Amino acid sequence: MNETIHRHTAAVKLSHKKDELALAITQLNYNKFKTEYEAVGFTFNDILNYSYHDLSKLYTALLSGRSDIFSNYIIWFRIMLEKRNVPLILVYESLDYTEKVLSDYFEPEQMLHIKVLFDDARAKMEEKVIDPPSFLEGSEYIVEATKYFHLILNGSLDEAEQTILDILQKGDTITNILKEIFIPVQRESGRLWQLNKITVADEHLITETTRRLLFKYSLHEQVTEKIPKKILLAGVGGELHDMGILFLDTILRHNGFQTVYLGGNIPVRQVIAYLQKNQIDAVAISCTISVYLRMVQSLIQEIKNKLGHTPKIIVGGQAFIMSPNLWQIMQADGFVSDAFQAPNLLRNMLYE
Ligand code: B12
Repeated sequence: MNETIHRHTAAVKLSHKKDELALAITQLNYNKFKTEYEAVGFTFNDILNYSYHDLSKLYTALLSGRSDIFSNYIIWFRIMLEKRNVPLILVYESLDYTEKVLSDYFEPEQMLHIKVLFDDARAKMEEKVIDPPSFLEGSEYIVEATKYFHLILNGSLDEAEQTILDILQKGDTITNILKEIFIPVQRESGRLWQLNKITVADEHLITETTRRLLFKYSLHEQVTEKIPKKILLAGVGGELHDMGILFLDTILRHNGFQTVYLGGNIPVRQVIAYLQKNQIDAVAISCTISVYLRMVQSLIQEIKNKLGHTPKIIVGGQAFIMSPNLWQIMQADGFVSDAFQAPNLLRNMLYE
């Protein structure tokens, strides 16, 4: 058996056994560090969720042969815990526990590939870690984006809206505001949560304020060219991150496409049922959390196997950005990391 096959077999096994493995790892880890975790408000279930994330990053790293996917995640986790004053030893030991549990489940040839990922993560832990830089810095509207962000956090939602309205009244488009303010602000909220500077409720408030403003102001924009192609957009499984495809929906509409936006968190069979009843030219699937990649894969397979007329399939979102060859492994027809490139990709695909 060659190396790639060992890696892929290990990935598939990891995915099948994920429930058992996540539970075994969490039991070891949480029981040992219960006091430390409780002190920062993490419950058993929170740690169980993180174990699922560890495993899904391992799965993606194995599938695509990229150890940085796992080591970058461990560094993200380390910064997040450090900012909550959790001792670093806990990150090291939870790596040890995870590796130990896996070694009981996997064949030695498979374990060799898994061990490489753990060794790389440990090596990266030894390097100097710096806080990630602000996402607002590169924005053309850095002042307005910073103002918008802080006004929302202070609860001054009308003033936040006025900041956006002022830009629109100067003649700029909602799609440019999306690029220069809404997207960087969404990302910045994640960075500040990781650094323990804002809460999950703050993240929700930012997301929902932006969603409301996007609905309110995107309706006024003129579409120059109408394209008679219908694109369905969805995030499957338990994927709650729906802003990426909502933004993609806005961009596609402004480029003249017709869209059917199903949002996130939708079961694969429901997407299939919709596709069986309706004429759709292309399906755009978004995935942020690697745990749901398996569902994306089964959606792609079902579309290809169950439908008489097969729509084109494009994928995107952070789970795919992290591992740029994954879309091909999953047999999608296309991928772009930036939603602004999707209209061209679709035009080329649908009119080739
Ligand atoms: C807001 C937010 C949430 C909200 C989601 C609200 C919502 N309705 O979307 C809430 C609070 C619910 C949430 C929950 C969680 N989140 Co969250 N979240 C975020 C945050 C801060 C912003 C997400 C966002 O809107 N980004 C902006 C959009 C525009 O970016 P995007 O999705 O990448 O989309 C762009 C492209 O990828 C592309 N694109 C997207 N989809 C598609 C599809 C196609 C076909 C194409 C072509 C292009 C395309 O278009 C967009 C523009 O270019 C991010 C931080 C970040 N850096 O993004 C974390 C983040 C995504 N969350 C993260 C995590 C870990 C979680 C939780 C697991 C936390 C927890 N422990 O519970 C849960 C998981 C929930 C779940 N089951 O899905 C991690 C994910 C790490 C990872 N990749 O594995 C991030 C990156 C935070 C971090 N690392 O610091 N989250």
